[in-house]
Amino acid sequence: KHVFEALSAETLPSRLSGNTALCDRIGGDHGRWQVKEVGDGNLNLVFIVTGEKGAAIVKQALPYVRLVGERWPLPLKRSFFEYHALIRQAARDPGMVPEILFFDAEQAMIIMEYLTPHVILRRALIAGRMLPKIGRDLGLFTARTLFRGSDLSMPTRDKKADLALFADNVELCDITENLVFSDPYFEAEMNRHTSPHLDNLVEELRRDRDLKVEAQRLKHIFSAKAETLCHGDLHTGSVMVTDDETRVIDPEFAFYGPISFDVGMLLANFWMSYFSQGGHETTAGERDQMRAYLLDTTETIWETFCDEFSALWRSDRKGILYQASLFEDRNDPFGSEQALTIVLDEIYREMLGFAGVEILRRILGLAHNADFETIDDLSRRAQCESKALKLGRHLAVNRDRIASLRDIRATAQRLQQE
Ligand code: SR1
Ligand code: MG
Repeated sequence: KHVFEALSAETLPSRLSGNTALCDRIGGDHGRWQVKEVGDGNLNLVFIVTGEKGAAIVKQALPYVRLVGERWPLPLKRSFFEYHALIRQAARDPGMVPEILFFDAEQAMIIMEYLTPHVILRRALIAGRMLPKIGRDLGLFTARTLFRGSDLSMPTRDKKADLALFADNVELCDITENLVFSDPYFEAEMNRHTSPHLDNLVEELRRDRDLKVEAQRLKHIFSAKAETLCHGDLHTGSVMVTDDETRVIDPEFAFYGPISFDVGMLLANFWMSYFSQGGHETTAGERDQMRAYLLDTTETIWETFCDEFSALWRSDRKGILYQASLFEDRNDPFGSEQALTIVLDEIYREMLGFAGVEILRRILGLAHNADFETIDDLSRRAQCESKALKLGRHLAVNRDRIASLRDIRATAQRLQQE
């Protein structure tokens, strides 16, 4: 009875007709439901189901990678991790993830709030929309979820239990370990790039010893530094927006990893959007405005992250790390501020490295971004991508020597003008 079976637009109404949570939300007359499959990600099925009272999302994992097909099996349990990550993120930054209505582990299915009129942030950025709130919302979201999922905040027993729970998301971590940190740096079977325009640069990057060493150092940090519950795949395709609201979706890659990982992946996607603007059909003035907005947004995300992380450090630090009592010395009242500076500095340097390898893998590896893929003229696409590749390499290799995001703004602007 409970054996997994993939849903289809045709079978969904009869299969979910008895689901109270769904019927309560959209209306119980399943004969009148309209179902549309809208999944455009790499892994899952996503349906919008509309009834006489409203609409909901039904998301179902498939036992394989949708992008590649059945020859790449992938466990259904990723849906369990997505569900558990969403619950924790909802508690740690209320209102920033979709409301969960129902979860079925056997069917690997989550029924959740239908976000409307929200659109995927990546699509909005490709269309040249400047969302006013995302910088601050995403800075707060990353600081709150990453601080509150760590030993800085959680009781150590709860944190260790969660570490054990999410440790089983091994296959999704394996995807990141290979696709982000290893495959781009050799001629892996599934790699692809805009050929022949990028061939020379790709060859150069694959011979770049410093870059490969950094990619492996970052892989080491990714796999060994189990600091907090990360979203695990926080790119601009995992964010839905209106002008007034920001929601983060799709945490099926959730794992215990470095605080810096989500922030780095997120910023990388804004830098890629920056370089992709030259391939979109907009006026020079519109492109300049959009580019300035994207660089401003990276700075807002990072500054908001630091401010909120610091505020939580000062007021909410209740885990086993940097206990206040250790620093309450009248002769040295700034010990905990000194420790905070060191912690943020380490996050910053790792974050730049993760941003660098995220950029590189989206152009050299299997999973590309619509930002570049929607540029039909391949020579123009490659021009945009080569600038992004150079920034990615710079971030990964020079991350210990880049003083601030202002410096990255200058580097990005210089590369853009090359
Ligand atoms: C095979 S999965 C490829 C990529 O899609 C997901 O969104 C992750 O980013 C993963 O690396
Ligand atoms: Mg996803």
